[in-house]
Amino acid sequence: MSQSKLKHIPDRYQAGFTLIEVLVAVGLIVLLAGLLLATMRGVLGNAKESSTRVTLKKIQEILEQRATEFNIAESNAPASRRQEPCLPVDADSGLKSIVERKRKFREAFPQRYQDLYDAFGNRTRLGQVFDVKYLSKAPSGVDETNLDSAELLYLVVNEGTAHGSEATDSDQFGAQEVTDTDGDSFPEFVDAWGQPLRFYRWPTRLIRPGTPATPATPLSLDSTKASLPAVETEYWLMLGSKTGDINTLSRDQEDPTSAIYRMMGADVASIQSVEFDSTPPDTCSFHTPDTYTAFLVLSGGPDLQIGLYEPDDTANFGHLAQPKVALSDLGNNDDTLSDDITNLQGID
Ligand SMILES: [Ca+2]
Ligand SMILES: [Ca+2]
Ligand SMILES: [Ca+2]
Repeated sequence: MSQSKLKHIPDRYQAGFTLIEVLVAVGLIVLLAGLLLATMRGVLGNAKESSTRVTLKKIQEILEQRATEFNIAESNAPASRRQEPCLPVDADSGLKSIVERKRKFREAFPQRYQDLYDAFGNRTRLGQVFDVKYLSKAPSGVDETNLDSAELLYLVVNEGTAHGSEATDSDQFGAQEVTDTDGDSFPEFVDAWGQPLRFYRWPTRLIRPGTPATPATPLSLDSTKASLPAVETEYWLMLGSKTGDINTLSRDQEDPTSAIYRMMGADVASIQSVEFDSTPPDTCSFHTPDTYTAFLVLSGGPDLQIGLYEPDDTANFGHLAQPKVALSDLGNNDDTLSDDITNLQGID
């Protein structure tokens, strides 16, 4: 290009872009990139939520099948002749069968490593399977105390066939759904964010958070049962089914005559002794009586926080799914619960 031709180029082109123009252009690019990133995050977040729901749905179907088979097997089983270890010798036979059933249910659906022992201190059937198939192959230094609820849930889903269930197909769950995030050689179920799922066998503190009131009359005489913690439907509506009927929630399907409630008789401490399960292998503690129960399998969702105490927590009744989030905080910024994804949210 010759010198003479360059002279005809107007000044504003020769000067290039002004600083302001460059800044505006950069600003626009940053803004568009931000919008795109936010959109991508939203799309990816929704995809993760969907794939977590798919995992939960598969687990829920297997748990339902296992529970149905447990119920059939237990209803056909002859009453145990041995002394019920959790009750006095002269306990009512109806109460004995309810308590025995709850003990066996815990053994079939363990949520903490202590649940791999029966009420006599021996390994349960599932505990024995765990010993042979998993613990014996674990590296030295790894023991049963490494087990968390996502790993026990995996054990239930894959090995919980004692009541006649078919084994789970080995290809039913992919590598994105089952992994070993804590490196203890025990596989666990994870959500699409790679976080372990949590498993609560009796999530009764989700429905009855708080502590019982001090009874004015002995519980055995209290027909209103006013001393039990109040049923709060808000948490249930968030994590459970859409119907939060108080009459359903405040009813133990397995104990329609409230036999366990009446057994405890005396005071608030008695209620708490039934649900507080801290000394392994203490298998004679169950859950808040007169409360509807259903398995809760839970992902913390996009914020990676579950908003409940952990399934192995006893100090805060976390093993019964005690919420960490106050009722007044539901829907607020510090609410870590409302983005959680569960097996009870009406998965289609
Ligand atoms: Ca573990
Ligand atoms: Ca693991
Ligand atoms: Ca959460």
